Amino acid sequence: MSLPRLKLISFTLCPFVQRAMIVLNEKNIPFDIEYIDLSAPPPWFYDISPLEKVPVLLVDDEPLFESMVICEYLDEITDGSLYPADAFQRAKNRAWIEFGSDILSTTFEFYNTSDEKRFKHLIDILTDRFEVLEDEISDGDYFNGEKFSMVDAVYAPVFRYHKRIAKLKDYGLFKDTPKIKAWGDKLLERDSVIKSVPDSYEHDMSNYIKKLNSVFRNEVKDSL
Ligand SMILES: N[C@@H](CCC(=O)N[C@@H](CS)C(=O)NCC(=O)O)C(=O)O
Repeated sequence: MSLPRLKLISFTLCPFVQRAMIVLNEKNIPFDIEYIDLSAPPPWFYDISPLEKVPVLLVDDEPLFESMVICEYLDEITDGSLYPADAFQRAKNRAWIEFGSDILSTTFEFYNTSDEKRFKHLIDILTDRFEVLEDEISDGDYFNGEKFSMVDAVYAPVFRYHKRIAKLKDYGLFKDTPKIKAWGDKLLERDSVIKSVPDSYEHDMSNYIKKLNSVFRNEVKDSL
């Protein structure tokens, strides 16, 4: 099948961009990439991104926005779906993808809040979310068992965030979730996941955290 010309408009630290990159890598889809500075986007970005967010996928120059819409489009134009064949299992996978998006927004708030009480509450929320998720993971290396799926593409950036956080300070988020820990480690060593961020990622992430005015930044600043 001949594929359209694809270009991913990206930001180096964005976990939603990473989802799309992982699917592109998993399915060996040729694409171009352009990183933009989200603090000062180029004027053309406003014409292609209705919500002024990345990722945007240019498909033969036509913009497509929203990471999961992009991931599903990429899955549909190539062979071998990253979703289960059974409709109910597919729907359940999509529900756990929503759960992953919720963890991402909670993690974003965890990075950014300057309210001590809220920060502690966010640790409890995240710990609880991972405990709930622990019971949903199949036996095997990946969420559905032995086969890498769309759910894995969504959670890999979540674990990249949390591995980074744990390296700076261990908040015990995974203390009662050995399956999650093993799943996260497995995902982070996968080629498609490693290649979903630029070489500058660690450095850019440290700079991002240094500039925060938040409880988290204050707690880890000496380790950055
Ligand atoms: N629901 C969107 C979320 C994308 C998103 O939040 N992207 C962030 C970067 S990680 C962004 O572009 N933020 C720019 C802004 O909010 O101004 C998706 O899944 O694509």
